[in-house]
This record gives sequence, C-alpha cells and structure tokens, in this order.
Amino acid sequence: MLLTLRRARRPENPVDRGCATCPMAGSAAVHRHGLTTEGADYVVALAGNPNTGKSTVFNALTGLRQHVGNWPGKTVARAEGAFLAAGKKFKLVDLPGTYSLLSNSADEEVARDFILFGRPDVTVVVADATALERNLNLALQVLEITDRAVLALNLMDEAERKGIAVDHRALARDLGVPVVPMAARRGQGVRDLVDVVARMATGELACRPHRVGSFEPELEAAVQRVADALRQAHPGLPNARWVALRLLEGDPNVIREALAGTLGEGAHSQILSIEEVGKS
Ligand SMILES: Nc1nc2c(ncn2[C@@H]2O[C@H](COP(=O)(O)OP(=O)(O)OP(=O)(O)O)[C@@H](O)[C@H]2O)c(=O)[nH]1
Ligand SMILES: [Mg+2]
Repeated sequence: MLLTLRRARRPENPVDRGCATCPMAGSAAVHRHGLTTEGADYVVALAGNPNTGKSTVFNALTGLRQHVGNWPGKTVARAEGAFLAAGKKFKLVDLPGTYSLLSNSADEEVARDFILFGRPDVTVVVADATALERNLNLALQVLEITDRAVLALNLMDEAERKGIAVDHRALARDLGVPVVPMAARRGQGVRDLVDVVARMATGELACRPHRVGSFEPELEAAVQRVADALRQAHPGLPNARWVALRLLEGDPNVIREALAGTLGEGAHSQILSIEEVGKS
C-alpha cells in the first residue's frame, strides 16, 4: 500500500493563464488538437465500467482528431487519439465498458484483451464516484496485473449532488495508486489526470498497488507451474500468471482461447501498430 512520489512537480505553463471559461482551462500540460497517433512514445488505456465517462475523458484529452473504427474481427467500436504532455506523445485508447476482466461479451473481451495483452504503459480506470463499490471490482482486478494504473474518480459533481462524499486521499492510500477526482464533463481534474499519467509513464511516479498477495503454497506452486508452461507455449504472452489462475479456475472462455491459441488476439494488431511506430 505504498505510494511513492519520487518528485512532485507541476510546471508552470502560459496556457494556464488562458481562457478561464474553457473546459480545458488549467490543462496546461495538454496539447491535443490535430495530433495523429503515429510515433507515440506511450500508450494509455482508458478502462472502466460502462457509462462512467471514459469517452468524455477521451474527448477532453484528444480533442478533434480521433481515429474511429472497429476492433479487428469484431463489430466493437474502437477510438484512438493522442495528446502531448511533458514533451512526450501519448496514444490514448478508449475501451468499451466492462465490469470485470472475467467477463465475456464481445465488448468486454476487447477491453479485457487490451488491458491484459495490449501492454499499455498506463491503464486509467475511470470510476463512477456515485457507485464506487461496484466500480472498484474492475479497479482491483486491474491492480492485480499492473503497477501502472490510475483511478480517475469521475462524476464527482454527481456524487456531490447526491450527497455522497468520497475521501479520495484515503482511497489512494488504500489502493496504493493515485486517485484523481474528476468531473470530466466540466473539464475538472483533466489536468491532474494528465500530470499523473505522464509522470507514471515516464517512471517518475512509481506505485505499489494493493494486492491479494500469494496463495497457499500448494496453489501457488500450481499457479507457477501452469504459468511457466504458458510462457513456454506462448513466448511473450503478458500476464501468464493471470491466465494460469483462470485455467486453474476452469474459466471456459480462457480454456477455449488457450487451446485455440487465440489468447489476446484482440490486442494483437494493436501491439503490432505500436511496434511499427518504433515505440522504445
Ligand atoms: N454529471 C456528469 N456527467 C458526466 C461526467 N462525465 C461524463 N458524463 C456523462 O455521462 C454519460 C456517459 O459518458 P460517456 O463518456 O459516454 O461514458 P463511457 O464510459 O464512455 O460509456 P460507455 O462507452 O458506454 O461505457 C454522458 O451523458 C456524459 O455526458 C461528469 O463528470 N459529470
Ligand atoms: Mg465510451
């Protein structure tokens, strides 16, 4: 549950002194319009339950130039865009809403595959502050598989309207990752999110998320044996431990995909396109 802030820095930018009524006012570090996703330094995934404001956050960050199409082999819409921050280019991928990494509708599979196998540099989980308990299910699952995650606590205006107070600092302490309170529709919190994402992607901000920890020795040994076998059969497969756990649980979809050799296929073209642009 340690959150290590190696350096807290927020550079002054003349845009800060710009149009105060613009929803992006204060988003000093973001330059968004007219950017293509080519040559991105980092890839950021926007995940979260349905209807939590992922696309609203996406639009606030990427502006007008978005690439919209379908995920390969699926009729699930895919949107990508880019923004610049801290002198780096970030490719942002807006994922379909999902309640869990264990779900299996076409939409949810796309989100799951990208989070698990698409190797995003940072995963932003956009959560609904009015329904935190339900939203934290996915957040905790994401924290099991990556150190580089941020909780964007969106709809804070709605929460306030409903008389719900969320202690975001306590939440950040308990989760072990940064929590950014937001009201994305008004542009609130967007700048803070960009700052945190940029610092996390560059390694300036390092986290130790809260985890379940290891299992009973017998189960732990079994997980490791299956994970090792998976790594041998599928060299380069990220999150082999997660897949091993699902196989041991008897998850029929993961078993089917592992047998067919299609695990993570949804993320494949994404991985290729990232490699093609020469990501370091
Ligand atoms: N009050 C309020 N409404 C918001 C906020 N952010 C988004 N919304 C609204 O919430 C609704 C859903 O927003 P989207 O951005 O489409 O949510 P999403 O997570 O992309 O939804 P799916 O892709 O369907 O999962 C829209 O009507 C938004 O205008 C916010 O901070 N406050
Ligand atoms: Mg959306």
